[in-house]
Amino acid sequence: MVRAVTARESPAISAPVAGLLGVLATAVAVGVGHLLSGFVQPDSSPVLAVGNTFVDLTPGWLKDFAINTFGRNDKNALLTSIALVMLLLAVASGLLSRRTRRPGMIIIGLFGLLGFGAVVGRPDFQPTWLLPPIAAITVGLGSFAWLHGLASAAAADRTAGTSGPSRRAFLRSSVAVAVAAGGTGFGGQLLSQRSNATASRDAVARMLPRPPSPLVPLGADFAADGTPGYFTPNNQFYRIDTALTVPRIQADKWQMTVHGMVQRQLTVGFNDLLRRDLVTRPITLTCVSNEVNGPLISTAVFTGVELAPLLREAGPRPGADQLLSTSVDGWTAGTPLDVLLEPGRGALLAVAMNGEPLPAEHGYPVRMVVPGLYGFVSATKWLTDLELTTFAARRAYWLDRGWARTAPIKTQSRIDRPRGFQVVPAGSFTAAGIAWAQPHGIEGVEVRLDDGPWRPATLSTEVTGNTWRMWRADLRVAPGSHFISCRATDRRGRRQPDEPTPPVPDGAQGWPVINFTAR
Ligand SMILES: Nc1nc2c(c(=O)[nH]1)N[C@H]1C(S)=C(S)[C@@H](COP(=O)(O)O)O[C@H]1N2
Ligand SMILES: [Mo]
Repeated sequence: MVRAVTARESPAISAPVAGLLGVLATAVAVGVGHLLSGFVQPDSSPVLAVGNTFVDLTPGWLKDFAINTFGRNDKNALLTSIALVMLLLAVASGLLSRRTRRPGMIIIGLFGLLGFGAVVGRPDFQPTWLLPPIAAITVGLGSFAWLHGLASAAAADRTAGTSGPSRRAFLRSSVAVAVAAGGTGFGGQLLSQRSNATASRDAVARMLPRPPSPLVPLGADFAADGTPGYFTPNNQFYRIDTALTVPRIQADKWQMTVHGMVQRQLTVGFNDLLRRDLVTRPITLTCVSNEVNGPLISTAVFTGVELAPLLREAGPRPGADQLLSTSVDGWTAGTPLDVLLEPGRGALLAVAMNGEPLPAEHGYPVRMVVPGLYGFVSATKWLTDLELTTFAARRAYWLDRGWARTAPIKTQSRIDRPRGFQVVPAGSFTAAGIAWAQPHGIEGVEVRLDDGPWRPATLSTEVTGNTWRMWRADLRVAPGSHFISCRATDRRGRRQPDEPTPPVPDGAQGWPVINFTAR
């Protein structure tokens, strides 16, 4: 018998069933979108596109808050929030549709359009990316309508006292949709991880000249006393960027254009880069968001091509004062051109880090690194475009979010041992830490226990002004609570100031202080 269920006469679907069907329809829509994006490109996943758009629209203060609160988990925190909002909307789409399916269809449709809009709005959008959001909307609406029909029929039968077959039909279909949601979501995850980028990175490893293995220069760190090692292993190197999903680029498809205020426009591929002279240079990268005593600083030996000669080949036209570098995901940095062309500055288009091709998280296949400048004005990862322009004409990503235009790294130091509120044995104790003032280098570090006199610390072997330098100091501590501070002086003779300044707009400064107890 064919049953015509009209809105008016149909009995309401029970609340739990309604909520469940909203969640199932949303889940299978997200899963299908994710699976197809695995074939097309990870960034075409509607959910991830919404997340990425959200990151770009977030005001600077909120982003700083997220970085400081969630640290390296800021991206997971965002993805979890998105998942929670989606879950709420999914439940609501079901609950509002207990009698007629229209409200749920509208919510799911609007949500789908949001994902669609976010995908279309990505800076690196390509037409094939339309596939995942369109499929997600179609599957979401289709499965909602289908499950809603079955649930309504079951509700009607229950009121009529003839429940049974229709209820089982709904249950069977729900299980099928749940399995489809899980399967497609999981499949999408596998696909995006398997991505071709891994194979490409292996190929690049074979193309690189055997880079000198990054041997730690003798005496360059006091790791035994609690400082970091002189070189930071790639998997421990701090990571800061706005990319919710790491861009996956294949080196053989990579191209970069140097254009704008130039005599001749240049286009270089990855092989063109490798044909130029490769240089290897230890550099300490520092993030402007780093708080006093913060962790956002690491050192690697970078291998790459000198940037200055490439810029001179293009021939900057008079008046150009900014190099605007753009990453494949649309992020931009604005670097003062005079700094890049300074003799001896040594800015690189880096292709390798600690003897390996750049890890995907750190900009594979090509990134910029400029000794002495904070990352947000210089260290563009997943580089794809260099435009010579003026600061007046083009504004880089963080400039409109409250950060400074010029951002030379400030002379700073950090205490690594003791850690805050650590309890140490009374008697002799060795404090240790790091100091940095790229590109000038560190001349001295002084340490003070409680209100005592400032005493010079012992410094590690100086490798280059472009990297951090470690310090250590032997102290005698009586039982009780203490505080210790330190201050660095750079090779220009400038001492790091006492007054604390926040990271915004151009980097934190101030003497670090650590409270600890001796027992
Ligand atoms: N494409 C891209 N490059 C970027 C960023 C970004 O958000 N996107 N962040 C910059 C910032 S703020 C810093 S401090 C450095 C950090 O580089 P790392 O993640 O390799 O340590 O990358 C810079 N390059
Ligand atoms: Mo940064």
